[in-house]
Parts: sequence; C-alpha cells; structure tokens
Amino acid sequence: MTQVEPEIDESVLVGAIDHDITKDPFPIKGWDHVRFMVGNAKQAAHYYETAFGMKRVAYRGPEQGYRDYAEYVLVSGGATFVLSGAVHAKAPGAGHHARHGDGVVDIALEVPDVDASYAHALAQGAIGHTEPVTLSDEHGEVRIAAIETYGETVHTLVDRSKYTGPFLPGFVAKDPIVERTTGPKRFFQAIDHVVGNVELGKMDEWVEFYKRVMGFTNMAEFVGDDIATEYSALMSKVVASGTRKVKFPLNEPAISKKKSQIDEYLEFYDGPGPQHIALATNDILASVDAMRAAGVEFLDTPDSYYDDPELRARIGDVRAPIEELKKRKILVDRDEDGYLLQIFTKPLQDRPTVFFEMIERHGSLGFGKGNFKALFEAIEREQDKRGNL
Ligand code: TYF
Ligand code: FE
Repeated sequence: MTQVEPEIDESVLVGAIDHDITKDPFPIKGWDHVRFMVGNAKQAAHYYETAFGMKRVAYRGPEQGYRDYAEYVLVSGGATFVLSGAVHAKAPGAGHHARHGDGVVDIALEVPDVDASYAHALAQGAIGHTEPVTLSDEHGEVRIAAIETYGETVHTLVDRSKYTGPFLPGFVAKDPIVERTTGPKRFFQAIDHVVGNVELGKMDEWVEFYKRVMGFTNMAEFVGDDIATEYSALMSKVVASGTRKVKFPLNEPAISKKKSQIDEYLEFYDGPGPQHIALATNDILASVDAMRAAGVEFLDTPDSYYDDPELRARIGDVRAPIEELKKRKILVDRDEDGYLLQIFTKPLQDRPTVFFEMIERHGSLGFGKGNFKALFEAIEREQDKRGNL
C-alpha cells in the first residue's frame, strides 16, 4: 500500500513571508537546485538516498553523449540536489574536485527572467560565469545563465517555466536507486538556508554583494564581536531574498585561542565555499531516527544542555517532551516569533568541510542563536579529535 502524505506548505517550513517579488530588482522565486562536485557520484547518490531519504529522479552521463561527467539528480519534497562526478581526468571539474574535495559548486536559483537578472547582476558588479543560453529538448526549453560568488562557487539562474522534463534538457528520467521500506516518506521537504564561509575580513564585502547584486536585506540575527571573542571564533551575518525563502548566512573566522572552525574549513576546502545546507523538515524526530539508523553521524550535545533550568524556562512548551530531544541530541531555541528545533551532522566527507543541518521551524525566523554556544563547543570537540590546536 502506498503511503499518502499530505502536501506540506514549504513556506511555513522555511519561515517565508508574504512579499511581491515583481517589484524586486532581482526577483527570485526560490531555490532551483544545489549541485555538488563529488569524487564518485554513483556512490554519493546511493548514500544520499539511503542516509538522507532523497530519491533519484534523473541522470545524464556518457550514455547520453555527455562525455565529461555523470550527474545524478535527487529530490526530497521541493528540494533538488545534483551530484556531479568527472569521468575522466581532463573534465573541467576534475581539477576542482582534486583541489576542494567533495563540495557544493552551484547554488542555483529559480528566477522569472534570466536575462534581466543576469544583466542587473553584471551592472551591479557581479562577474559573469555563463552568458544566458537556451537549452531545449522534447520537453520544452529552459533559459539559464550563471554568475560567480565567493570562492569557486556560482549561482546558476534558471527559468524553467517552459519546461516539463525531469530536470534540465539532456537529462533522462530515472527511478530511485533503492526501494526504501522504513522511516518517514521524506526526511525533509525543502532547503531552508545555505551558509558560506569566506576569508577573514571578507564577510561584509559578501553581505554587500548580495544586497547590491540581488537586492537582499540583512536579517536581524548575526554573531557579532561579543560572541565571537568569547567562544565561537566566527562572525556571521545573514542576508535574505524578499520572500525570505532564500537565506544566506555568511561566516568569517574570528581571532581566537584555537584555530577557528572557519579557518579549518578554509584550509581543507582550500578557499571559501558553502559550509552547510539547512534542510527544513516537518518531523525532525522521525527524520533523525531514520538518518541515525542509516549511519549519519550528528554532533553530540551534552546532557547538561537539557538539564539547564534556564534553558527549560526559556523554551517553555515545545511539541515534544524535552527527554525526546535529549535522547536524540536535538537543540531547541525560542525567540519572539516562535521556536525551532535543529541538529547538525558531522562533515559528510573525510575533509572537515561541508555538513548539513536539519531544522524544524515553529514560527521562529532565526537560526538558533541561543544554541550557538552549545553548537560551537560541540564543533570544537570534533576539531580537537582532528588534532586542531
Ligand atoms: O546557519 C546558521 O547561522 C546556524 C548557526 O559554523 C551556525 O546554523 C553558524 C555557524 C556554524 C554552524 C552553525
Ligand atoms: Fe544553519
């Protein structure tokens, strides 16, 4: 019997607000997809299906006459991920992978007018990566262009309003790799935010970039000097699109006694890049159980976090007993708008670079500021294990 899941309102899951994008200088409908460059896309696709509950829907590779890469398209609810692996040493991405390891190379955004957005971006000083071009096949046409952002990361701009195929022209539909019979139907339904790590002194430049080029605005929450010097060893500011569907926190290292977690990332990724992707879920407890059972490692949270009377008083009643959160090491934070539940995976590859966050929002538009201390201490314990001084 097939499991029927009610359609989930993504806007609620990601804390989107009512906003008319037609008046924006750079209108954004939402995330289009996130593309990873990986060493072995075939195995990565299997991992993200079994451990993150994603489903393969499309593929292209040498079998389609696409000579340089094998690319697997996986979805979960409204979120789309592409895993690209070079199939020979002269593929342009082969050098990228050798240098950076597995990582996010493209945070693609869906826009209503690619040409207008691309022209606006360049007029505002963005560097073009791919000129606007129309891709087509029997399912229709897609207009794309791409601009550069921090490090070797790009934003592809996608207008897929005239396309009905499984992903982009050239891709063929594919069934899921694994037929999963246990756990929730989906472990997450949408992308909530994607965080970038940039070099010391560059955070404000990138905040200004997103304001100038994409018309983003600052969200209130950020890590300032006060917290940075005390324990976090990072500074962070958040910019968001008009609807708040697309949110980009930007981190830079702060001077600290030990090596900042951001410096560690910059060293192992060999430059700036996407640090974590937050996945919006409507049932973080069930999803975390299924992911743990499949071998996903999450950061540890000490019992003292949950036993702290101050935390208990501050968070009040949430939708699950605190013992259930404690068992799973799920963090909880409350602000004036509501609360959120969140948990962070350890890095998803051997290099201490990109990782994921699971987030369940109940009104809160924040990023878990109340958890920064517990979270950064957990990250530092992992850094210590890696011999970080
Ligand atoms: O996206 C955020 O801002 C939160 C907090 O290294 C955070 O998820 C910030 C920095 C970091 C890990 C998490
Ligand atoms: Fe986050």
